Amino acid sequence: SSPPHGAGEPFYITTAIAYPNGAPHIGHAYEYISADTLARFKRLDGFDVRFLTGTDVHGQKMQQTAEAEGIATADLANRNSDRFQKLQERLGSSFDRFIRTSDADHKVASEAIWQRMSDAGDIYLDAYSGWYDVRDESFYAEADTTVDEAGNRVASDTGHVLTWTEEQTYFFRLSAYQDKLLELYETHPEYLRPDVRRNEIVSFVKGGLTDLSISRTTFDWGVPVPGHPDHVMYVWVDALTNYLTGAGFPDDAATFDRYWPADLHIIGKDIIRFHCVYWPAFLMSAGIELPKRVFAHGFLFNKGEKMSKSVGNVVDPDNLIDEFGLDPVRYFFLREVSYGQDGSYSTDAIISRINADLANEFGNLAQRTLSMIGKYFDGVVPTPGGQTPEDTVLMERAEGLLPRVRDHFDVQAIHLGIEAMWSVLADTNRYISSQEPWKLAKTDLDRTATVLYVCAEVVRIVALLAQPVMPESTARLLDQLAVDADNRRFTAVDDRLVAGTPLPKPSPVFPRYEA
Ligand code: ME8
Repeated sequence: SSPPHGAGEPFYITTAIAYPNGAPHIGHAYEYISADTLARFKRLDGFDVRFLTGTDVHGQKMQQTAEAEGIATADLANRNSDRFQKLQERLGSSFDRFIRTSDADHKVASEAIWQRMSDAGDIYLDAYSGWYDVRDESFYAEADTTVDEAGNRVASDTGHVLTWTEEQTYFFRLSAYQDKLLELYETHPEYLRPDVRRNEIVSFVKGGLTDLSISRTTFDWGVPVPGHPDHVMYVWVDALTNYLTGAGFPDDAATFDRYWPADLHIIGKDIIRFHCVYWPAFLMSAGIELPKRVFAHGFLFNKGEKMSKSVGNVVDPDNLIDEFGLDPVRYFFLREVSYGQDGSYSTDAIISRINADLANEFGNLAQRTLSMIGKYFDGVVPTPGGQTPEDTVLMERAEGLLPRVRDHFDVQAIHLGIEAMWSVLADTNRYISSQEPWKLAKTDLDRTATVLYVCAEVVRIVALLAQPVMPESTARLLDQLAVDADNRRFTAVDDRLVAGTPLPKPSPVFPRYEA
């Protein structure tokens, strides 16, 4: 085998940390599935991956939810963080750490970044008065608000009802970072992807930045400000710092040197401003290197409609997995939704992908190939003979898949990577239909051997490359091809099936969905 592409280089990837004020929903599951797939891809491609995820337990919304439920805020945070962690486990997520911002080392990290921003002269005390959105834990300038029909002051972009807030708070000198941020977007256009999102942020920052209120005194559920325990940090200050905590900041220098700066923050499109304006400004102030890339995925809609409790269309990811199985659900979201854009899902769309893409295109091809090898070659990998041009073209396409898929994954175009694999499967299905090995077997067993060998090779290569998307089903397929379980990294793409290898009895991996 050739040396692994990543050559053991570190790759640090994170998800947003969710507010555990309720149960996780399909939008959260989508983020975890996609980030896990990217993490698995990098691992299989030879990188030393660190994958961080977790929950964001602080903030006013958590405290209010706990009060409404009549339980302690810490109990709410623990109970629901457990649910988020269980969901990740159910999704097969390969995270290395599930951080909760109540963890002891996170307090240390938050104090350390605060201290550095303060030492840089970027933190000062002043009177704050303005509008606050508790749901998004976000401040609003008067100009970005309107009054709704009921007479409530609401956020113009989300329609959320706002609360008037007046208190002495610490401020972060965000205004001082306007030019440096614009320079960042200019010199590192890859910092924020997709491009459309970057343009939104550039115009937001060009519009002018005001200093940011970064502490609160009217409630106490948060990280106390160092030296001023009557203040707790604004939840986004400590939340964003989780990415540093997860890399060992500030005390574990060896881990931090290895994994920071983060290679990729995966987030949803609603929290771009926090990750692409506040976060780089905090880091610049603290003298810490900036992450290399923020990728914002879109939102999921149920049959095109926003999920909401009142509409009654909130889908519990557990139910979806119970009904369709984990790998089909993972495949569906990653293939159906162009990563970076909004997407819609419905039971019909899921069933149609399962039957067309998985059962027909992949499952049938694998099952036909393996059962013909069983029938005509006693279940032993046949010896291929000389190649016809059709064989060569197909083999070259399959062998060229790894660099193509890698190029797509490197820019987080997961859906295009999958599409590339499935287009080779489609070619292979056309090939098997035109070669008709079941007829050839009666007249020309040597040619039959070559055709089935080519098909088995395509199945093997696609199964290897699709592991990040469907870890469990592809493992079963690779078992059926007798691919050594210790040799399934992408370097194994070059390790051809060996003629004469006995294969286990095949059984279908991607059944059709019958209601
Ligand atoms: O924003 N479709 O937490 P959160 C797709 N604690 N993604 C969705 C979605 C949907 N319908 N709804 C939410 C927070 N998300 C903060 C993050 S990070 C330092 C702090 C995504 O629980 C959302 O975009 O509201 C975000 O990336 C993640 O789920 C957690 O959202």
